[in-house]
Amino acid sequence: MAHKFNPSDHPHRRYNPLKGDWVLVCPHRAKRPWKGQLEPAIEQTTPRFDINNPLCPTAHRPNGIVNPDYSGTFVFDNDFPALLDDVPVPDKEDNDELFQTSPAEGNCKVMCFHPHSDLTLALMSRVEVRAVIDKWAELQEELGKMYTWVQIFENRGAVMGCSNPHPHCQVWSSSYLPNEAEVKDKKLKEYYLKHDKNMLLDYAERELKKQVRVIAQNEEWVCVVPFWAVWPYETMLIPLRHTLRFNDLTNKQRDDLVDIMKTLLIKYDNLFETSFPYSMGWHGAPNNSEDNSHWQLHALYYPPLLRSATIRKFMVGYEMLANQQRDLTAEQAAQRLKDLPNIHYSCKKN
Ligand code: H2U
Repeated sequence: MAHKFNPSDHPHRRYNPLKGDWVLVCPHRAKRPWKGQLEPAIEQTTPRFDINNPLCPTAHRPNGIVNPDYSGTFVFDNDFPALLDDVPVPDKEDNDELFQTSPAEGNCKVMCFHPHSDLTLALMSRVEVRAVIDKWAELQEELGKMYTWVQIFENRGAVMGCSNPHPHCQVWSSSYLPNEAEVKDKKLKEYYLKHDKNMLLDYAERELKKQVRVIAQNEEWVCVVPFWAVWPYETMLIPLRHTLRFNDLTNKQRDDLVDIMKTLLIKYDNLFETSFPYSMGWHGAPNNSEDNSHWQLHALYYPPLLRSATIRKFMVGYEMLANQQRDLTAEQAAQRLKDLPNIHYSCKKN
């Protein structure tokens, strides 16, 4: 029997115009009765200071370097960098299309957000978060002069492979455009050439009109669960004015970013009353002399949790072999996040 299509009931696919691929949405499965674990995870308490933690002020790192007694942000060269400068270029002797190599030069930095290990961006003050934003802009400015791509990213929580609870992020800069950036550059450019408009600005404008996936907004920013989200509570932060790179953000954009980031991160923590794990990062125009009008700076948050502090979404099986898939729709996820309080759950308990 033919039914009328309802996006919150019927399986369908959604297109991601930034990647040019599809996500399978199966909302009927989200209605399955859940008999699994629902209790919150036991929160691990992290000491504010631990001399044996190599990210703490005054601690010794394994290579013998002693950290300064820093009081704000602290940036250092990664002691175990994935990318190096001045490395020999791979031989192209074979010239075989099935065995291709390409040079990879770069630099890896670690940035501590705060001297205290028991804080996260959600719990830091507005002034402290603003200091992180200013340092991100400084790093983009400085490294952007030397490298094609500067990837600022934060892994939070052991479940995302974060090696240390101390609040920190990483910055990997490379001589080449990484895969995600290369595809995005191509898709944004195609849209720009076709419509003579910026895809992400068009997208933000339409989301603001629809108001079904918007979690938070202010004068300068919008936070949405993207229409094509793959992770259950994936979000995107987009500035509302055309902005190419992180260091182009004005004072007002930075202040409003503090507010919207804090709103999002507090909601994330409140969702399962846990310090919410995620991988996040910033994408902006490549650092080259080309016309990058098709680019718009944005942040991506990919959190793995699905149903509770301990039940995560795995990208396995069908996702690895066929197609990325989700149950809960982007609209349902957005509504849940939007409805959550903007006061951190830990304040309520105290
Ligand atoms: P993650 O927690 O996101 O894995 O980042 C921690 C990074 O910090 C990691 O890349 C570096 C690791 O190499 N690190 C140092 O450079 N020196 C240390 O003493 C500890 C960790």
